Amino acid sequence: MSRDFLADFARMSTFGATAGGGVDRQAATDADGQVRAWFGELLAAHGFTVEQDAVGNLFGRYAFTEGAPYVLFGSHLDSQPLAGKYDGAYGVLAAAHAAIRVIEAHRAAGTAPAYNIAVVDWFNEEGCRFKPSMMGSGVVTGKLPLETALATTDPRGVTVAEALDRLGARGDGLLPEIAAYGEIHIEQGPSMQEAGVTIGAVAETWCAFKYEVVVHGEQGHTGSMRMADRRDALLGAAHVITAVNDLIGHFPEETLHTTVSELYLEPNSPVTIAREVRMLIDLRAESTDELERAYALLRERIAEIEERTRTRVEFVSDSVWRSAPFTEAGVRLVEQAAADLGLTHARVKTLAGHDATNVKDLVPTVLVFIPSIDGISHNEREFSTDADMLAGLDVFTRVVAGLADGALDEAADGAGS
Ligand code: HGY
Ligand code: MN
Ligand code: MN
Repeated sequence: MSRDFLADFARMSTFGATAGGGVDRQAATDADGQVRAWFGELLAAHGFTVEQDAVGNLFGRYAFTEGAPYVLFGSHLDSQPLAGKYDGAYGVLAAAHAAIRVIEAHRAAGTAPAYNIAVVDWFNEEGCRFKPSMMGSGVVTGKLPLETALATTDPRGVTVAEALDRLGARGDGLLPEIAAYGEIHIEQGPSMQEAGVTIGAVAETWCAFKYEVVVHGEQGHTGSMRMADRRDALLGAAHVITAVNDLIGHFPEETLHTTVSELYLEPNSPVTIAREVRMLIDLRAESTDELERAYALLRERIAEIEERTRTRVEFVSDSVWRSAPFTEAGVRLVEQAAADLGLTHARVKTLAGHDATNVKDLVPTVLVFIPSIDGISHNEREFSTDADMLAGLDVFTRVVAGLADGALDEAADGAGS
């Protein structure tokens, strides 16, 4: 008897629930620990062997055939602050439910698929408490050294290692070798709802250039210091923020998305001119050419800002992912599953990053979308309908069955392309 997905989704959404109807389950917080514990018990109750790896990825393995390789499905349970309850969590629960349905079908038929099945909750996909985003899958796919991830600190100076150990969330498990990966996620944009489609077969990802910058100034008295002598880091930062937004004027409408989304100010005192502002600049576009051009334009503007405000802007670190197609055979598998189920569908691009963005560079990867109402995400008002969640689960069940039977084997020699 398959589990009641909507009942599980409602229960899952109680962990870190906010008054505004969303969740706040930032990586390795108590709320993240609680939902991980609940999810691990759900997998264990259905015969999965549940483990955690060295960077807190939580996964369950179901072996039909000892020694056979695995296919992997999942997403992330962590959330942005005061955010929606669908982003990531829907995909983790749908992966578990789809895998359980496929396992039960094989058990009932006395058959076994070519591959064993694993389900994962990637640690810290959101990259808010600990930057960068997609951290757990970044370590597993070799894009981020484990030691770097574990030493990353949150704004209070707590390291990832300390935060994971406080939850007992760091283990010696090792994700098994995988032949393919599948993820289902909400679109986090308006295009599918506007087009009236229920299922998105993600064919490509936009690129992202994210920069952590520090604007350096000098403290002074807000009243007595002469204007001509001031090196006001907050004034410099204000000009950088508007310069980041001005970039879109150099590109066709909606082809470049930019914002400054995080800001820390020192000393943040009402009668003291700011000494330092630390900010996160986020640039997104379809191609790296556009982002390279946007970055060059920004550096020109920043040179003028430094001159005008007598501040210094330091680029401290960056986090980048480039556009690339998803496996064509996987896109077709999603289209076929949706068509067989009589569901409207379309090929879409993802403008947001996902763990699939990392994993697709390692093995053939499938990413499926369901609509986000009004495209709202990273917001307590994020919403997807029950009907769309269940339709997505039906499609994803066929994706799990297909990948477990080797549907992407031919694509494998394309090394994930
Ligand atoms: O950065 C991203 O796009 C992802 O949502 N973490
Ligand atoms: Mn997500
Ligand atoms: Mn997100």
